[in-house]
Amino acid sequence: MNSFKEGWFTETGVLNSNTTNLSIRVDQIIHKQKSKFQDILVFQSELFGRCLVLDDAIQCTEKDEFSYQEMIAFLPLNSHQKPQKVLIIGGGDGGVVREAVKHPLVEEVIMCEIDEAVVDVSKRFLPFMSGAFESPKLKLLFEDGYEYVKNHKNEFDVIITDSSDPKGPAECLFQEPYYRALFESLRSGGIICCQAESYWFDLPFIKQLHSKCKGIFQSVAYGSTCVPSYPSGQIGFLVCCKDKAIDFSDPIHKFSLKECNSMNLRYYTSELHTYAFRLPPFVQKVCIQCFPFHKTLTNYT
Ligand code: SPM
Repeated sequence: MNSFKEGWFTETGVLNSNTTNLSIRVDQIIHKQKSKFQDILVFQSELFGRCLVLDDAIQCTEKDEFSYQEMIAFLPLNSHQKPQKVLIIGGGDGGVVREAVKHPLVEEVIMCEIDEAVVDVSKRFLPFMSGAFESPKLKLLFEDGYEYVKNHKNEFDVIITDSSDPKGPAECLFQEPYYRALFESLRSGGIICCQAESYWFDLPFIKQLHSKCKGIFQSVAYGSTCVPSYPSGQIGFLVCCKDKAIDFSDPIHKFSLKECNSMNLRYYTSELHTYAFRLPPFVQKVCIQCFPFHKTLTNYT
């Protein structure tokens, strides 16, 4: 773990090592360990609160984690008519499952996390994310998510891949065979949503990912959110539907502000759902959604 210098934590870009993120002043190191799969670190900082770092890359901070967890969960869930059965790959900190079990139509969530140590650390040190591990809707498995997907065909309405970056243990979750396996694992009408990096630093990578998915799924779109503690402060998700033409920017289920409040949503609203898919022209060029709505926009391609 070499990201500490004189009381500051600095993340060096994982995909693009020519960049550095902001540095965070560390008040206290709360926990560090080497699990079977990765280095795990939790520290406390004044500005970002408690922070979880895996293999030197920030995964979530208390200040901004909800913008990621709410969006990766509700973009696909509210784009699906009846998201009853959900699979989460990764997500060991518990933030995504915390959001998924809130959805009134979700009956069952299976979560496959390869590293049990991350779940233990979250339960001990990150209580703001780990509460839903007790949810009766959840079945938690400690196994390789990719293997699980290969062995479960036509089973899920929504599959969310909440992975770390595409280097190290998560690399295979950004490759074509994985997306084909996800396709097979979905029921008809099923939707996937995967962590898909930053358009500021990783555009060529997003372009590749997007075009791989276009060759597999019927609808593919990139939705964006803000996470100030990630390099560039922006990250996105690839959202794909197995076999239907979907305008992802127009959610089927729209939450009123009252509903958002009652679910304790702090970032996601139906309006922000729509705006997540309104991309700047330089990004549209590489990943425009295949849907008639976009034909009315200037053609930037
Ligand atoms: N449940 C939250 C886990 C977060 N998983 C995604 C982490 C991505 C971290 N790196 C972002 C850098 C973008 N290039």
